[in-house]
Amino acid sequence: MALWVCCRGNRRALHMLSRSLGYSSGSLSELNEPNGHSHALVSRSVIGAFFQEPPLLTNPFTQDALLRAYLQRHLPVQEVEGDLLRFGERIVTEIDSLGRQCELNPPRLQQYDAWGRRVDRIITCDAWTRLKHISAQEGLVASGYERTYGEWSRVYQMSKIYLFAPSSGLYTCPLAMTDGAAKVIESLGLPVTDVFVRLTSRDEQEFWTSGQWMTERRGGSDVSTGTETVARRQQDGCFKLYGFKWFTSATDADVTLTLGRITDVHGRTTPGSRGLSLFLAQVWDSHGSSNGVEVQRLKDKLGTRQLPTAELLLDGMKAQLVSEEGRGVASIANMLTITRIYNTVCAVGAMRRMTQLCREYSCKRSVFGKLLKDHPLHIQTLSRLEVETRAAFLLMMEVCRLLGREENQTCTEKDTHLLRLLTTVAKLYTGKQALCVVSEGLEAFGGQGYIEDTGHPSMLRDAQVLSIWEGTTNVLSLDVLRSIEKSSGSVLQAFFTDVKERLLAAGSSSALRPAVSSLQTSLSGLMRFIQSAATQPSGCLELAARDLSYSLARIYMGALLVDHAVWENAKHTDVYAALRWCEQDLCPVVSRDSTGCYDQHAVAMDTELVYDGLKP
Ligand code: UCC
Repeated sequence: MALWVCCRGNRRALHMLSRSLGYSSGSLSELNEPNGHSHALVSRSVIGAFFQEPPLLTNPFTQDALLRAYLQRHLPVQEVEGDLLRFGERIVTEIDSLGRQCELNPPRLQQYDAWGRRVDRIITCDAWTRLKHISAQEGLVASGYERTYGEWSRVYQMSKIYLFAPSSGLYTCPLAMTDGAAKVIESLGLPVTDVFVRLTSRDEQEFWTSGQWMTERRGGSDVSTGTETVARRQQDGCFKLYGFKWFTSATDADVTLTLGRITDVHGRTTPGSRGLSLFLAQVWDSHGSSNGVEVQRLKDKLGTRQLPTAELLLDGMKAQLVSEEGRGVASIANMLTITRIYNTVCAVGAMRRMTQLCREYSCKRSVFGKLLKDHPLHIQTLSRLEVETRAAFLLMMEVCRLLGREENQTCTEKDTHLLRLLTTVAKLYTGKQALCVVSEGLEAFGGQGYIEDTGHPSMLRDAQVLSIWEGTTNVLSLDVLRSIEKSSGSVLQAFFTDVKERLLAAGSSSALRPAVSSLQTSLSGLMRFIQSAATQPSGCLELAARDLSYSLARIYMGALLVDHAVWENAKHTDVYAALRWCEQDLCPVVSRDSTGCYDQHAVAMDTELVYDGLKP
């Protein structure tokens, strides 16, 4: 390396050096370094001979020790393994490049035809269409509803989504909403079998995707106040929708679910959540003409550029009421559960892809005289990313397992409470983790991590959305409080019971003792905090909501890592990962509380600090 740098600076010296070593000038010259690596000096006088081998994507299923171990433990079915192995190969040989093409050929909007007619055509690339077909063929939505593996069907389906996501060119977004729409139809028992069949079809010609249009200009979080769309009843019992949707992802969807306010005979609507109802509408007909929808423009976004995200004017969109009147939010919550689980799966998929690429690269990139894999500091960094990824993976799988149990009517009351709580906790925590892991992972490629045509920067851009859409971190932290309140604390009871059971089962393992002990201390601290918070005014808990959610996430992830590490076929690396995870502050809500972070004085000081120097 040092020699190469020196040669770059002094070609004449290189020439003399080559001659003295017996190489003819201008030819490809190779020297053997003391460590035995062959080192090309120069091939052409200006460019030099060295070209770094890029990181290589190999079968992501074969490479994933934890996924394979998890399935071996819980779903040891040869057919599943065979399918994932084959699918992993398809990702490498076909899907990954389609995803990349979607990034390079983003959708565009053709608003008018050559003769001035408004057409509002969203033009997507062929790769996007191909990904839709592959999604159908692979049963990426269908397998969740076929239920071939009973209560483990969601684990099987989400294993595929997890492998698919980082190569999918964000096609996971329409799939999330499609799955969510199927879930709404199934949960509410809606008489729209034809739509359900299409959303869950394996036939690429039959397969439909769904949108989820919730966000209006007043905001995407405060949906109950922000939704201005009105729904006017028609003589045939259908409705026509009028309003403006500010963010509609994957607007090329065939159908959509959306919220609106039904007008009374005087044209008045009911404000707030009680005024919102849920509607199902077909977006485009078979000729590509829209159903009373004008596409105002496509969004110019930081990431997820593969997705046609649009602003839409609904001008008499014909729609079918699918919830009870005024039960729109509660009804679309079925969809939110699914899209939030997909968000988690995509977050963990991104982390896993990044760690796989980093470690592969570390075996071929040489710096300071040795490969990256031989630099302990580098490996320590990758090991920390691995611990984050493993913890996130186990939480993701647990949520998928619970969902599968719920859908197969095998879940207990405790499972139902855990599913409600952990869906939110997993989404909010893994969204943040993914951002950190992907960002840190880019550093492992040095400057190349920052170069567009490596394809790596788009991973960071796309990761940024994970903590934003489907509920920001704070909005979801408040949803954690909502779930506690609505269940009168039962979700927390389920949480404590479950963690304690897992720790009890791990009690006899001496290797895991530090982790178990740390989890027990954190759990007790959390219990005391909650008991004391219950006696405080409600605003106090709101201030602690994010730290509380993080505490729930870290403790639960720790319990899952311990649980995995006591499995009879676990490896010493599983024990190590659990120990490392539990070294961090597992219960930040307690440590922050002890610093007075949630006191009124702190609130006042936070405000002063934030607005310090703000000019009116
Ligand atoms: O649309 C977007 C982009 C689409 C792209 C999706 C792709 C995802 C792919 C990922 C993979 C790549 S982004 C916009 C998404 N917007 C949100 O996520 C909304 C965020 N805001 C919230 O979550 C709020 O907390 C709201 C909207 C739920 C608050 O509404 P309300 O009406 O003020 O809340 P209430 O009154 O507390 O709840 C109304 C009902 C209650 O039921 P009942 O009446 O039976 O008691 C709640 O229990 O809804 C129920 N509910 C829930 N149920 C509310 N949240 C939930 C929940 N999470 N689970 C179950």
